[in-house]
Amino acid sequence: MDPNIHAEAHNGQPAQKIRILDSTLREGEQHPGVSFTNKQRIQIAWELDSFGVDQIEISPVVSPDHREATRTIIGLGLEADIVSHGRALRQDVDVSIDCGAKWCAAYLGISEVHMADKLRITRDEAMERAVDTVQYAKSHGLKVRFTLEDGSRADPEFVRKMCVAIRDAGVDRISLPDTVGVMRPAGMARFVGMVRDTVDTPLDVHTHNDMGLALANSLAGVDAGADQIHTTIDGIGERTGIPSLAEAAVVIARLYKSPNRLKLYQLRDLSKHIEMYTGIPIPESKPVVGSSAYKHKAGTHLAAILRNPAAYEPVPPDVVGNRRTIVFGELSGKTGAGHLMSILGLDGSDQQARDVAAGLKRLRMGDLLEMPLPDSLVQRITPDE
Ligand code: HCA
Ligand code: CU
Repeated sequence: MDPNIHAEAHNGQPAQKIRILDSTLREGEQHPGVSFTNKQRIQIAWELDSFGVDQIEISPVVSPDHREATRTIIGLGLEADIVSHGRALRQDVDVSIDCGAKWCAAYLGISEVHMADKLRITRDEAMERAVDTVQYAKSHGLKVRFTLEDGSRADPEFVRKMCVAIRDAGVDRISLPDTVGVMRPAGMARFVGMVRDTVDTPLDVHTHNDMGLALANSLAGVDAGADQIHTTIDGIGERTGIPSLAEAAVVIARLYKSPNRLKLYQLRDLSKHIEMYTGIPIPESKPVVGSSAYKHKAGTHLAAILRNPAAYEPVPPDVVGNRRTIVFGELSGKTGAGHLMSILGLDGSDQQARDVAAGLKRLRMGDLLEMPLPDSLVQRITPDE
């Protein structure tokens, strides 16, 4: 079956573009233990822009330092929009204006628990605050995104009313977040579809990874009509974070065939830089950028990879800046052992390779050795389709 069902759904039409807003500088800094210096913030913004994301989010209201960084990053004149994030309050919009922002984002909790217990406001007050913030930002010439925080747990009727009210106030985008990561993909699709059927404002989805469903939920939101997803490098963010830029970028490029201009080969470096800045190691099993993402171990896998890596690689490693590695040890099998012998200059027979494989198993020492397998050592390379 063609995994590219999104493109199929377009009946041969070119796939639609799925935009990426990267929030490493806003949501990412909400990850426990993460705090960037201004130099690092500027470097990250520059790298994200070079990589090709559509929008970069940063919050100037957090500290004077952040305000300075926001001002400087806006001044760089990057291709990506710089979205200045704050609460749905005139004073936060003023901070964005003061930084020279062209885009601002305002968020307001609209679930019962957020309105009653966090904000201590009524529905009418929430509605008033939302409309006032949008009108205020628009009257100052800003493009404005409004975030219905905790919208996935809010009363659907109230969500629709809110969307109509902010649409009428001139909002440019609406962000639909699953703030505490409790949606299933089907539920997220219904949530986004309901808003899609109510207003024609462009929609963002922002999904949290509390149960590991963040990327699946964002994609369900895209399938239901949102055109922009939120990511951070390595998925860092409040608690367990949001979708990782690397995973989202590869999915939209390779599975959705979205016509972005993403330099996927920069993904591993982006991730490495964040690892260096945060001091938080990238888990080796992390999709796309982890060191194990392109390691091959079992004998049957090695045998296939040595002839054609496409057998076990959905995307070639160089496409995302990663590296293919083979692991030798007790699982290697005859072909793996034969390859190892040939690398060592041993012109082993079939029987000798079998004996070495059997010896590796008898040793019971697990994995003994890892080594890169560049394309030049692959025996038959089928060009990437
Ligand atoms: C927050 C909440 C937020 C906002 C998302 C958005 C969420 O931490 O301020 O503005 O799109 O998860 O609801 O991150
Ligand atoms: Cu969030």
